[in-house]
Amino acid sequence: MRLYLINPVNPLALSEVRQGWFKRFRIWKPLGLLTVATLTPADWQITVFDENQGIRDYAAMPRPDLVGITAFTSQASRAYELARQFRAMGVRVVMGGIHASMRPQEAMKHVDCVVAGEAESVWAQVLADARRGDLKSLYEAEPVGLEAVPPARHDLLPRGYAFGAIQTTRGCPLNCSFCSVTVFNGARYRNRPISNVIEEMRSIREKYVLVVDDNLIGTSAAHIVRAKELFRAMIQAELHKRWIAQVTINMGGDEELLSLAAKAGCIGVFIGFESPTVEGLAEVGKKYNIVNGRDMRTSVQRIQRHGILVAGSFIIGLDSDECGIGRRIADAASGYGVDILTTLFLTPLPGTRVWDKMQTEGRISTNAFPQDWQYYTLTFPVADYKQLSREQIVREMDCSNRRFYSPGRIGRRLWASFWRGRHPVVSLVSNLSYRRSLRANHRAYYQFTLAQEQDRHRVAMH
Ligand code: B12
Ligand code: SF4
Repeated sequence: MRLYLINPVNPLALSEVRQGWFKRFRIWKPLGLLTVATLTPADWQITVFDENQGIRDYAAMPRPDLVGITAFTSQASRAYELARQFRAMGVRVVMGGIHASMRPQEAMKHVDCVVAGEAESVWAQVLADARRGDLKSLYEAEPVGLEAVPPARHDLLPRGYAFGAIQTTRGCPLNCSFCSVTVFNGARYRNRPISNVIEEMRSIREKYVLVVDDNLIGTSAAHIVRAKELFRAMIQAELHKRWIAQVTINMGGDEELLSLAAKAGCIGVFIGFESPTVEGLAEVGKKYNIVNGRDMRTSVQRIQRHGILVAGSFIIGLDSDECGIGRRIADAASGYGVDILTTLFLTPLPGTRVWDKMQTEGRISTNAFPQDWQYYTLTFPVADYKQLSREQIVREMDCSNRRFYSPGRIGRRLWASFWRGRHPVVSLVSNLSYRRSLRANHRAYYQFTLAQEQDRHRVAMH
């Protein structure tokens, strides 16, 4: 039996990836598919296609017995197009991943079968049913203990990625209003056995690794103990990997944790600061960032002192955001001293509280689904924002980026990372690449606005 597993092209990669060697820094391994591949019995012949590596002519290839597609929301329209192609060839299509899990009824209109949730508990059944010609239209999976997650099949993807990928925990207790992780993976923080993580790390060929956990260190004392154990095991195993991960700002409060992380190969962390204002943090449900009067600058500096770069993320377009928010974000990020800033538009992702609220209030303006899902990359203003018109929010975004990535501020940051030995080359490349993308962003907003206006016009004509 032949199985194709496909990661549809990602609109962000399409607009930003240039062919050539640097492409490898813009594409990321579809770990979900590599995990599904591990769960597949040996008598299935599996091929994984990552369309971000190039789109294939599937019709010219051997006909598969089953196709499995994964998709973030932004990839959903391409996923449905692929499903159409394969179904026209008489091939059955299964879809899983975050979008199909949050919108199973929509997905079921386009594919033969939807797997909602984590595949581990149902995939063997799906394959057995497919073999018997008795595929159900929906399988609802239960979250599993992570000892049931075997090492992903890293051998199935070709070279050409800068980073390998691994997962060591699932779930997040914080349940921020804009995020679908708690709905999808649950509020309980589940850990993989450390020996399994080390074994899988050894099977990753890349020197650089993205740890995909939503929060590698967790939020409670018990989570931190586990993170320290993991880092100690990584040091002892002499993996010689360099890795980056998402964490919460509490990382800056534990010197031992920081020292172990750095010795275990951590070179950078991504932290969601979300908003420079207390009202904004309350709105998104992340007052955790400022509990016990935590000082962001001190926390960031403590992390950086261990040679770890800090990338900070903020959201623009909260109900409490007024004109001037772009400048406030850039100044807060500079004040905290982060090395890299990502500012994203508040986006109503399916399954989140932001979706529910905006949907009820009729504020989801980019809503010709499924084709409009392509704009749900968090890089387009897809909603009506409470205090900012579309033109204003785009201006605020531009202001945030231009201010943070001004030549003077880039220069100061580079000097600091050079002087303190904090991966100056990585810092240089990231800062310059963000600055270079400013012009591309303008083009993208312009095309987005044009497409939206054309759509409105078409609807009015009908
Ligand atoms: C790593 C990661 C990334 C990586 C990219 C990874 C990649 N493959 O391209 C980076 C950092 C680049 C990234 C970027 C973005 N990301 Co991201 N990312 C994640 C993260 C943290 C982990 C994903 C992961 O690898 N999980 C580990 C694997 C094992 O789990 P999994 O993929 O869910 O797979 C399991 C199941 O879903 C299922 N499954 C999956 N596929 C399939 C297929 C079949 C056939 C079957 C049967 C089952 C199945 O089985 C698997 C095993 O249980 C998730 C959060 C999360 N916890 O999921 C956010 C998440 C997926 N990202 C999110 C977002 C919003 C983005 C961005 C748009 C944000 C931005 N602008 O920066 C971009 C856009 C990327 C894009 N493709 O368009 C959202 C997506 C929400 C949504 N509805 O789309 C998430 C859920 C986080 C959130 N805040 O809500 N991301
Ligand atoms: S944004 Fe981060 S901290 Fe908040 S719920 Fe999602 S994963 Fe957890």
